[in-house]
Amino acid sequence: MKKLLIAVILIGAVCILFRQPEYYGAGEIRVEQNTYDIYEKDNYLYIKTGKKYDKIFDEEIIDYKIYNIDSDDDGEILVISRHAREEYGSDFIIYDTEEAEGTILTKEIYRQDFSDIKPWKVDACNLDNDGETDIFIGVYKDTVFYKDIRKRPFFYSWDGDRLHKKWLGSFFTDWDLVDIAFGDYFNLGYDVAAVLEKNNDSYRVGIYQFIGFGFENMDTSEIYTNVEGIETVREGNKDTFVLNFKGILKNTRIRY
Ligand SMILES: [Ca+2]
Ligand SMILES: [Ca+2]
Repeated sequence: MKKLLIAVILIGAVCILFRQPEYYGAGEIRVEQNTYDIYEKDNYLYIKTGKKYDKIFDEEIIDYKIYNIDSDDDGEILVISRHAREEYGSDFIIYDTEEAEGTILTKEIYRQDFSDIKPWKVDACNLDNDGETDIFIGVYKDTVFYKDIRKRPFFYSWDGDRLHKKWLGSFFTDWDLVDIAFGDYFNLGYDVAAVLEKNNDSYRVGIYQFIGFGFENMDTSEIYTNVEGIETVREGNKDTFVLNFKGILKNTRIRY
């Protein structure tokens, strides 16, 4: 009886060990009036054709953002590639997309090495209606004035050919930057930043708008605990931000 039990436990353990990770839904991309679902598995992005999953490009990633950076018919995929040896990211890459026989093809149109400042997140937004997409790259570094290494918010603008430095921030406040999302939460006609900030075990969301030479605080939420991340959800024409929790509150979401 005991032997049988051990065998059952072993088989169970082996099943868990070898169970193939699922393909996670990773958003959708619009290419020439059609919408395609994107999937993620083991740090690669995939598109599904029939029952088959095909890698969209052969680059291991740590973060990505699907965004139409030039307002034409096709979305682009902005990527932070995975560093070959380290936990953080390496290159910022833009992939252009086109439709081809029921699937999409990607073409790398830009690449910049960010590995010395350890990128951990990429996002894109419209901070100021100036006609150029604004690109957020979260980096992990010290600064000339602040010697401690922390997550810092760097912003660039995309002129169609290359990135330009827009605001390479040290921080929003003295609370730590945990995560960030962008959206037009107040129907202003442009996006603002919803910044998840941490101080010891306390979390809060600070809302900041870009004012030309930096960001200005518009509002700050109440205090929460065990927050994992923040994201923007678009429903109809309205953006709201959603907090995702961890621990016993996992799967709980608070919506604004
Ligand atoms: Ca485009
Ligand atoms: Ca802009």
